[in-house]
Formats: sequence, structure tokens, C-alpha cells
Amino acid sequence: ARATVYGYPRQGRNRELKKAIEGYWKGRVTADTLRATAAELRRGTWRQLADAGVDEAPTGDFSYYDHVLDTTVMLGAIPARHRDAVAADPLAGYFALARGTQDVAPLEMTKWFDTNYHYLVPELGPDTVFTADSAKQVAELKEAVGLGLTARPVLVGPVTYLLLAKPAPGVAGDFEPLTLLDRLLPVYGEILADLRAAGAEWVQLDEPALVQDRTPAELNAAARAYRDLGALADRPQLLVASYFDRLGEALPVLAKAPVEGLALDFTEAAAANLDALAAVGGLPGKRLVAGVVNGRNIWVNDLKQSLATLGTLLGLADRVDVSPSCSLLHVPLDAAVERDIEPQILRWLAFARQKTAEVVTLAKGLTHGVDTIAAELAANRADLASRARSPLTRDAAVRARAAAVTEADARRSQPYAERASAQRARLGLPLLPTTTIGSFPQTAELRTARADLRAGRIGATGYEERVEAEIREVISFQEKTGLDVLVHGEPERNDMVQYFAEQLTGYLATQHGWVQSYGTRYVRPPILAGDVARPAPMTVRWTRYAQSLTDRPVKGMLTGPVTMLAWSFVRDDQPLAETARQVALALRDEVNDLEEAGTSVIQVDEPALRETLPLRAAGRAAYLSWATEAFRLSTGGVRPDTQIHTHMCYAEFGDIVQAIDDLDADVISLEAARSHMQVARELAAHGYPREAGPGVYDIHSPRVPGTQEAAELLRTGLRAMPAERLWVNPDCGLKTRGWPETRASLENLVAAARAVRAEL
Ligand code: THG
Ligand code: ZN
Repeated sequence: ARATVYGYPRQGRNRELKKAIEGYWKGRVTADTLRATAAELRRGTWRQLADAGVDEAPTGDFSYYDHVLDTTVMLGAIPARHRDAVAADPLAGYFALARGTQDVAPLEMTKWFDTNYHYLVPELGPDTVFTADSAKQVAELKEAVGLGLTARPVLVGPVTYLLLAKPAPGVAGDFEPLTLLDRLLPVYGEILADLRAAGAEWVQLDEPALVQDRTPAELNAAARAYRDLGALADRPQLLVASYFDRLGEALPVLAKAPVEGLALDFTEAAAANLDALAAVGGLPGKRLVAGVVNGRNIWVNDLKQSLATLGTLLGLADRVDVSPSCSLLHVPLDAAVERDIEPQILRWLAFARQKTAEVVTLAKGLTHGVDTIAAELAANRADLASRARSPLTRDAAVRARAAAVTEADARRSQPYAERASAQRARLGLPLLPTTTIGSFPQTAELRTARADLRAGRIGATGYEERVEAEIREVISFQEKTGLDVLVHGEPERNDMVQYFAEQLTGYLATQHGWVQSYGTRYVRPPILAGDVARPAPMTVRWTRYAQSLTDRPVKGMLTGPVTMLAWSFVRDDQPLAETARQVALALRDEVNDLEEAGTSVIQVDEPALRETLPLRAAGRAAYLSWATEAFRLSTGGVRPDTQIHTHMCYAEFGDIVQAIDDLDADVISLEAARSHMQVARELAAHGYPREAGPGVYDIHSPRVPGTQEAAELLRTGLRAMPAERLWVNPDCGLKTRGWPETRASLENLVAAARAVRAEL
């Protein structure tokens, strides 16, 4: 058996890639220096993989920004508005596709399946012409071969590429990119021939879209694609890779296709994929790459269990190789560099480097017998045992409390209509009340203050004074501008999930655990390792201080339980629903303490509710049931006259509108400015009974919306919802914006609300 991986983190030990690319954008790094930095990072990765004992290394998985964007370039599918820029300067044009320019809009960005990685959405239409540009793939293959490695180029497969695309601007909305398949396949054929000529024995075609529910027409397209590519004479051997879930109905299709190998996920989808493989009679004559090491979570593998799975698979294919379940892009680089995590606990964790070693060990055990890996197996057994019996993972008080939760705990004490009148009486807000989503611009002074605190240049008191000074500014600005429900601006928070994780027991923080979120932007997901409790209030101090400065209501601001899970690495030793319940109870304590401190409006954000939706419809009802229950549990303990708000980012709410309703929040704010209040119509069509604030200010752009423009959006909103239930707010938090455009935009937003109120 061979050991392999599908892809590796791109950024380098010290995020060298981020620094080089952002330097290039600012004109401080030349294109040649950027290219040299990137080549050095690729070399470093391949050397590390080879030294670790990986038999077949991936190539072409590297990217300056995103591998789906690289595929768009490889296929010549550059949107018309970007073509001149790409022709004039391919590197600058590439970044223009990703980020836009003053004059030209970028490609849209969206989540890569149910991960926290974002890709750039291909824009296709009936006039799209594909042309092969294999330069990047061929060059990277040659680099690896030049180092003496056995390398396997990794490409996004043709079916997934088309299924991830959307109709280009100006093309009918019901255009189906999959209709372009016959035009696309010859271009893949050319690229495969180029890669064979450059020395590739195998090429991997990634088809994760085939693990989702697919129509018979889509499955037929997959069958045709691999029949045609398989029939090519001049090509390397083909490995079709699936990950993130079971292959399902697509498994028989690919098993029958004339390709030489399949890669399947044997982590979460292990049982279903095993059954389906057995049902098709295995893969005689084919290579099976078994993803037995979880590629997207950070827990050490159970080597014994993986060996058992691999042993079963040996009877089902000609040849079985070992890999992580998906690209290692979704985990940090190396756990060994973490200094703040206890050595014993560090042994429970496996980042990309440790996962690579696990795959190599498993391949060795499979090939040469378990005796040859006896030492590794013994150490692994000890690490798993230490995790299982650690007091961190089992806190009796937390468990007893979670077990005692009743249905009534997750329900407000009065129905919405009664709550609404109690809240109206207490808050005394005008029609079309104005508010913001929570964060205000994170200024350079705040970042300096945090750096000074970390470096010991200022003490806790000095830091808190700077935070309070910022809160005074933010409150005074909001009063002057005339907003109705104020916020403290969150100057004390860096990343919200990280901020709360640091204050809850059961969570571990990393120092270097960066994972790419999009382009050069990274997050450091905290690790939800144990039972969760809140030893002390987390935000009350700041909200209370802000409230002491004004007579208007100041909203308390929290991150909800589903998002606290979605943006962390979550324990895998109990169902997500149980972990969510623990987090919900910790947040419930905070919500109740905020209320106790006099807070009349409390917002619990769930931006990740939609993105964590299971990939297949079969899992969705169960997910939405525990997810909405966790939200209600965190907010259900307040008085009827305390107003609960929530907030969600991103635009596709259509398929979870019932779940939004089930949250039973009194007010929800949603992104809507770009889609011209589409969500207001969706909520109305559903009969959503409570208050909502579809955003009228697109905060993802530095553009300042005019008063007329915001007023027009409000009037559109009023056609879908009555004035008694419509709020006025931006699309999202203002953390990434500068003060000048924030000031101007919020002034216009308040002016728009006043103008429209006067018309009522
Ligand atoms: N927090 C977390 N996950 C997220 C988001 C978040 N996932 C989805 C979405 N929001 C991703 N958006 C961003 C936006 C900005 C940055 C990262 C993800 C970002 N990162 C800094 C960088 O790379 O320079 C580092 C930030 C830091 O120092 O912590 O700007 O909001 N968890
Ligand atoms: Zn948002």
C-alpha cells in the first residue's frame, strides 16, 4: 500500500505566502519575488512529504488564492470583463478576478461545501468557450518530478467544476452550466495529454460534488464524463476522488466507469461507503485510495480502527492505498510548534504534518504487517486512552446540567405576541427602529493596544482604559447620529469565536493554527476539546459600561452555539448535538447575566447556521432540530420584555426559512442590500411572524449608500413587511470598514429611516 495526500496547507510555517501576496498587492514585493517565495514553499512541502515517507505527492493543489479560480484559468473560462487585464498581465489579472479592481467586479465567493474555506464561483453561459491552459499544472508537476518525487497532479474534476458554477451576469438565471459538459471534456482531454507528456502516471480528478444529492441527469453526466475521459488514448491513469460524505448513487456510476482508481472518504461516511462498495461487488481491477484519516478535524487517528477498515477494504479492490479523507488544506500545518498546549493534550492532536505521519504508518502496517508498527500502535493506544479518561472531557457538573434540560428550558415563557407588546412598552422605540449589527471599525489604535498588552508594554488596566475610550467614542457617535438601539462596538474582541473560546472551559486555543478561509485571509479555529462551561461573565462588563453612558438601550452581543461549533474544531467523541447543548447552556448563563445587569436587548448571532447544513438532505432535519434547539436554549431563559435579536450573514436563506422561524428570536437582521431585499420577500412568503431587519447598507464594499438609495430599499422592504415589524440596519458588522465610510453610511441610514417614517 502507498501513502498519499490530496493537498497540503499553502501558507508556510510563518504565513510567508500571505505576506508575499499582500506585499505584491501593495507594490512592495515584485512578481518575481512572489513567484520565488511560492516555489520555495512548494519545494518545502514536497521535501517534508517525501521525508515523512509519503510515496506519491500531490501537485497543482498549490494556489495564490483559490484552486477553483486556478481551474477557471486552466479552462480559459475568464469572464469577458476580466479578459483584457488577464491578457495584459496574467498575475495581476488573476488577482483582479479574485478581488476586483476599481472598475471591474470580482468573481463571487462562496463556501466550499460545508467547510470554512471559500472558493471563487465560475461564471458560465451558453457562449462560454473553453481553452486548455495547462501551464500551471505542468510547471508544478515538473518541479516535483525534478526533486525526484513520484507526483500526482490534482485537478478539480469537470462535473464538480460545472456544478459549482453559476450563470454569468446577463445570462438567464435558469441556465445550467452542466449543459457545457460536452464542450468541456475535450479541454480536460488536452490537459491530461499535456500532463502525461510531462511525466504524470496518475492524475487525480476531484469530484466532491458527487457526494451531494444528485439528479439522474447529473449522474448521467458523470457517467458520460468518465466514459469519455476514460476512452482517451493519450492520458495518465485516472483517480476520481470523493470526500466530505458518502458517494451514494454516484458510486455504482464511477465503479463502472473506465477509470483506474477511486478515492473514498472512510471517516464520517465509512459505514455507508463500505456497504455501497460491497453492494457493487468491490472495485475489481481498480485502485482504491482509502481516506481513513480525518482530513478536516484535528484529532489523532485511531490507528487500530483504521487498520481494521483497511483490512476489510483489501478484499474489495485490487490495490488499497492510504490517505487523509480530504485535502489537508482544512487543518493547520503542525501541532508540534504549539507551546501553550500541555504536552499531554498536544498528543491528542494531529495537524497536517501529524496526519501525514499517520497515513505513512498505516500504509506501512498494511504492507508489512502490524508488527512493524507495534511501537506506533502502542503510543497511539496510550494517547487515545489519556484523552478518553481526561477530566477535561468529562465534567460531572456540566453533564448533569445538560442531562436535566427540559423542553420548557428551550422555550420563552410567553408566546411572541405577548412578548412583543411587553417589549414595545419597555423599549418605546419608533417605527422602523435603527440599529447596527454589533461591531464598529477595529482601528489601528485598538490593534496596537492588543499588541502592547500581549508584549507587556501595557498592563490589563491600561488596555481596559483604551477599550473604554473606544466605547465612549462609539456611543457618542451613535447618539449624535440618532440611532435607536446602540451597541458598544466590540473593541475588546479580535475574532469573536476566538474571544469567547478563550473564556470558556473546554476550549483550547492555538498560537499558530492558521487555516485558510479565503485568499490571504486565515482564521485560527479554537479546539473544542472538553466539556464546556462559563466560569465567569464574558461580556457583561463592557455592555454595562456602555449602558452607563447613555439612556438609549445598548444591545448585548454574543455568538450563538451553532456558530461556536461551526468555526471551531469540534470534539469527535460525542454527538454534535450534545456539544451544542453544553455551549448553549454556557451562553444562556451569559444571556441571563446580561439581562440581570439591565440589558433590555440581547443579540445572539448565528452566521454559520446555513453553512453547517448537512450536504445531503437526509441529514438536514436532525441537524436543524438540534441547532435551533441550542439557540432557543441559550436565549430561552429571559423575561418576556427582554428582546432577543439574532443575525445571519450570506444570502441563501430560502432553504432554511423554517429554521429561522424556529429560532423564535424577536428580531432578526439579515444580509439583503445586494439582493434588493430579496430576503424580506422570502420571509413574507413564508409568513414569518416576527420582526426583521433586512440590511440596507452593503458593508462588504467601501461604497457609501446615499439616503435616497437606502430609503428606496426600505420602501421595497415595506412592500413585503408591515412597518411595525421592519428594522433598519446594515447588512453585517462594521469591523472591517473604516470610520469615514461608516460615519457617512450610518448618517444616511438614519436619514433614510426618518424620511420613510414621515411617509407612514
Ligand atoms: N470568524 C471565524 N470564521 C469565519 C469568520 C469569522 N468564517 C467565515 C468568515 N467569517 C470568514 N471571514 C474572514 C474574514 C477576515 C479574516 C478571516 C476570515 C481575517 N483574518 C486575519 C488575516 O488573515 O489576516 C487574521 C485575523 C486574526 O488575527 O485573528 O481578516 O469572522 N472564526
Ligand atoms: Zn453578518
